[in-house]
Amino acid sequence: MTNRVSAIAAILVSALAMTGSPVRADKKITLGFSQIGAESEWRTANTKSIKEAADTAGINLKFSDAQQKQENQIKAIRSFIAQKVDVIAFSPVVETGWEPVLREAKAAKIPVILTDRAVNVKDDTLWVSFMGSDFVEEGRRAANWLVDKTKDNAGPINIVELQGTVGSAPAIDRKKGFEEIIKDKAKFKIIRSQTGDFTRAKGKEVMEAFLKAEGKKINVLFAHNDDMAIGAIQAIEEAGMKPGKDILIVSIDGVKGAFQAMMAGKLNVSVECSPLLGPQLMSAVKDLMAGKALPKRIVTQEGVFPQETAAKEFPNRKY
Ligand code: GYE
Repeated sequence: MTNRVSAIAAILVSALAMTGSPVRADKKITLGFSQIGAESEWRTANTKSIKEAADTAGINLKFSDAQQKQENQIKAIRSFIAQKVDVIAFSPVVETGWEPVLREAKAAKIPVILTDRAVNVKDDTLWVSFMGSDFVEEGRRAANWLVDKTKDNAGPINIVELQGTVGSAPAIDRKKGFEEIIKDKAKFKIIRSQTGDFTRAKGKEVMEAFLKAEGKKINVLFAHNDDMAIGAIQAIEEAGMKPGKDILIVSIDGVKGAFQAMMAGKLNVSVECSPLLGPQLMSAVKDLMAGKALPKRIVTQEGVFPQETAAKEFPNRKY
């Protein structure tokens, strides 16, 4: 055998081992993707990125929207298995409860890629790669901005927190990273913390309740995403207070809506979390089908955008 032929043979063998079916050069790859829903501007941008990237890469995409329900994601994954797709990718709404369906995918020899959010399963051979942000670091970045912004303020500084979806990786990790930075600084106190499920409507509703209970005692809002912050801004204005001034607002994602709120002086900072995972996912799928090993973890690179930088950065924003 020439080197070239043996290299091709090696690729075929490993692709066969991983997918259970021989890969022909002319065969279009089919990817089943289970999306969480359409709860936020971030999610909409993520869906768009995945659909466009599949198109560009010539990958046949079967896309399913779970409307924020784990049971719908499990159903979608089972249906991808039944349809014998080549690769399954999904963004798990919550961290736990995935073992049974992931075992079914493994038994069917269909590789699973996690995008955006992680799962909490003991057996990490149930998925091949996880690509997405470091949410703990995002929480730290949010808190570090606040620590610096309030360095000349002796406190106490009362914080209310709008958490993301209960049990989701970004809600758990952003809270953890934020608390890690403020825990040894006595002047900061989280006086209320509740989920707003990553949506504008819930963010507004919960902020209304916070304002009713704590009123002018609230100095800072930490929202786990921009959409909840934007909903809360409305609640603050309706309560006759000035968002971004009477209450400092820190949030995460860096979507266009957040930049607009910053330019209007109503949001103080947004920590970037990029939803543009489509191209990365498609190249991982192609690599996998070509028999290449994927890194177990691919971390998205991101920044922090304080209000003062918003107008300059806005034209560069892609989501
Ligand atoms: O921050 C939020 C979305 O999982 C990182 O989900 C994602 C989060 C994002 O609903 O806006």
